[in-house]
Amino acid sequence: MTGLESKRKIILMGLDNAGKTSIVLSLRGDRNLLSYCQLSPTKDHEIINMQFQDTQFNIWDFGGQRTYRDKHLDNFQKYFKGCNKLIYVIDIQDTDRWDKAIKYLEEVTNRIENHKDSMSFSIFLHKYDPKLKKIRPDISDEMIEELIEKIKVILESKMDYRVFKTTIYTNFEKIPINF
Ligand SMILES: Nc1nc2c(ncn2[C@@H]2O[C@H](COP(=O)(O)OP(=O)(O)O)[C@@H](O)[C@H]2O)c(=O)[nH]1
Ligand SMILES: [Mg+2]
Repeated sequence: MTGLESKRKIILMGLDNAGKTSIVLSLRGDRNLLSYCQLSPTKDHEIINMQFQDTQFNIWDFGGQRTYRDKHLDNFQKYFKGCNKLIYVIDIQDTDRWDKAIKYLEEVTNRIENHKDSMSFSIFLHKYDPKLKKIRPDISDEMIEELIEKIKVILESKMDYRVFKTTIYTNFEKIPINF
């Protein structure tokens, strides 16, 4: 590594099965769809290093199962040291667990307030697949608006953040939602 290269630490959080590891594989350019189907839940956390142009990315993929979630919340200050960006992933198709995802987001947000000046915060409404409306007609625009409203209530006035619709189908897509 030369002195010209910079480093960025990115942390991915969210419930188990939200799609965090798939997003990392996607960013890494993994095109083998089978590898996405055979993912087993991430244990504790994994650090993935990726080089992009002059920047070295250290992506911390945090396992989302209950035991790990508690551990990560307890050790927050340690994990967040030097973090440039937090990405919180919500599975838009897992409507039954939206409330749980929101609750965990709130717990995470309460702890990152100390770090808010040094890092950016993105929320991915993930699995927003191109044919979502067709395959999941039960997920109405109103429901999604309500979900975004809940995110707003938690985050507004606490820190800057952005919300994106993302999917690993087609190329990894990230569409900002403006409100
Ligand atoms: N429909 C759909 N499924 C996805 C997408 N991203 C990931 N998945 C699936 O969601 C499941 C959980 O993904 P994984 O990356 O292991 O989630 P993690 O526990 O948050 O790391 C896997 O079966 C993936 O194939 C997406 O954009 N759309
Ligand atoms: Mg994982």
